[in-house]
Amino acid sequence: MQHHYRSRWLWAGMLLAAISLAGCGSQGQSSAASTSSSIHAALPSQTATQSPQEQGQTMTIYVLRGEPYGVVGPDHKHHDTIAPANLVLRQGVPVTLTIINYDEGAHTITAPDLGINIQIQPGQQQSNDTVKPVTTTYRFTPTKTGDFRWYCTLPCDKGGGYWAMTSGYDGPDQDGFMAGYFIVIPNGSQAL
Ligand SMILES: [Cu+2]
Repeated sequence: MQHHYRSRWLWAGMLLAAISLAGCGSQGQSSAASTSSSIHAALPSQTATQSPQEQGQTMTIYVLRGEPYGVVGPDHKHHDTIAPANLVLRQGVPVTLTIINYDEGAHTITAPDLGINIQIQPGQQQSNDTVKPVTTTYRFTPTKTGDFRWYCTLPCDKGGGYWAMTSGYDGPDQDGFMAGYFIVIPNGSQAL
């Protein structure tokens, strides 16, 4: 009977040593675990600690009326602009886009290959020729990696002679004005 107890304690001791070693291994990879001397404290914190990217991605996009804030085109005129035109997203991570429209016209962010077609609500034209911005919120989760072109499907850039709606070098509308790319990268990358 005594022998039995002794071997049980021996096993318990070896088990503790193994857990301690495992704890050291994971501590080396996680700076957050540096203060925890107990494996019991370290385990819950490892599962609770998530980077903001893992919880979700939030981005703000602005729609600018050609005059005065739209980007200047090769004709040296300001044109209707959706900025930023290129967005980097993580695959499988929910995205919330907040789109603030400072233009009195409606626009879209349409990316057929990504399966999204965002209808951007128009800003409110005021009597003094200013525009009260209107916000559109859109949520989606990119499921595949790659570069996905988007463009606006509504006639716009009237003040700029509709130049932003003319075909860019790689598809409908001018890139950097009413077209651009969603760049979806694999989740877990340390690049962002
Ligand atoms: Cu547009």
